[in-house]
Amino acid sequence: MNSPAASRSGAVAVVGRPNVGKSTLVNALVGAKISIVSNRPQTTRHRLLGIATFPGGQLQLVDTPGIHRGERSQSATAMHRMMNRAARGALEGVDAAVLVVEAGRWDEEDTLAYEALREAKVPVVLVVNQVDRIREKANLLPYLRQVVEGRDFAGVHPVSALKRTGLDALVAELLALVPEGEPAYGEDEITDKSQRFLAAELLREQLMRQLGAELPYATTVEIESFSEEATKSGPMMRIGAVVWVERDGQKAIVIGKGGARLREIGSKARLSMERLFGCKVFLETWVRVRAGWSDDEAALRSFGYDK
Ligand SMILES: Nc1nc2c(ncn2[C@@H]2O[C@H](COP(=O)(O)OP(=O)(O)O)[C@@H](O)[C@H]2O)c(=O)[nH]1
Ligand SMILES: [Mg+2]
Repeated sequence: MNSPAASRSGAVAVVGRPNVGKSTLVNALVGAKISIVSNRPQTTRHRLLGIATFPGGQLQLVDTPGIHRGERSQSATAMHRMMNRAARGALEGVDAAVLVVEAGRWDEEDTLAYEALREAKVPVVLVVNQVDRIREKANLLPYLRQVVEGRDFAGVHPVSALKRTGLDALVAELLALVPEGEPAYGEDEITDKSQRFLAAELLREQLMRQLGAELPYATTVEIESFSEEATKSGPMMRIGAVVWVERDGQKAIVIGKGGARLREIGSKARLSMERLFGCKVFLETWVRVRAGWSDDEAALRSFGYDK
């Protein structure tokens, strides 16, 4: 019998079409920015575990690149194939799944994600995110009725991942869906990824945010050196990073006039690294050209895209 005081622990996949707020939700539940966020689709390229520990138990949240339609097309690059593989792989061995949708919308790609979850045969909790953007709250009720009609959800939660509303009820429901057991990770652990990986991602987040149009998709980041040293004012991380682009013209854009763009990208990335790691960071960045990296599976593996 379940005793109410027993601790629970389980894995929950966070699934949905690109740009609905999956990573924002994972960060809100974990309480730290471990998964990068931008207003561009396909910001998340990797499968990442967000570990969220509560008085009642622990959720291991599997953040995924969105499941998108392009996967079957001939033109899908190696990068897209890897992203879809990561999204589907995320459903293996989870105890429950969260389907994230954008309040007021439900389209073909949401249906695609719902169907992928039904196939996985795990309980699905519907998270209707971004309710802060709905002006007329009265419109939410008919929408909720419509999206659950004929579909099988273990629960439905209107939330704002950004404003952190509705999350307590969501956490309570998810904890009830995962088995009893001791936490799989320590209370102070927040992700399965290394600091080195997180540093690369935080730099890539700034590339996603600060570069226009298609350019972010032609860039990736590699951490060349990573070390910690003691200084008079406490520990400091020394990080050397390479931004890879595909052509010389792209290199010039990333660097910007007199290096201004790269400086701005580096300084914002450094600040978010300092916030996440809780210490001073010295970040050096270089831009290098490697033609065709995004369609080269070997290159992607060397950049860590197989994990
Ligand atoms: N207004 C609002 N924006 C949100 C909310 N959640 C996410 N966003 C924004 O939606 C965009 C995509 O978020 P992200 O977490 O990267 O989506 P993902 O692709 O599903 O992981 C970002 O600009 C977020 O700031 C929310 O609850 N309210
Ligand atoms: Mg994401």
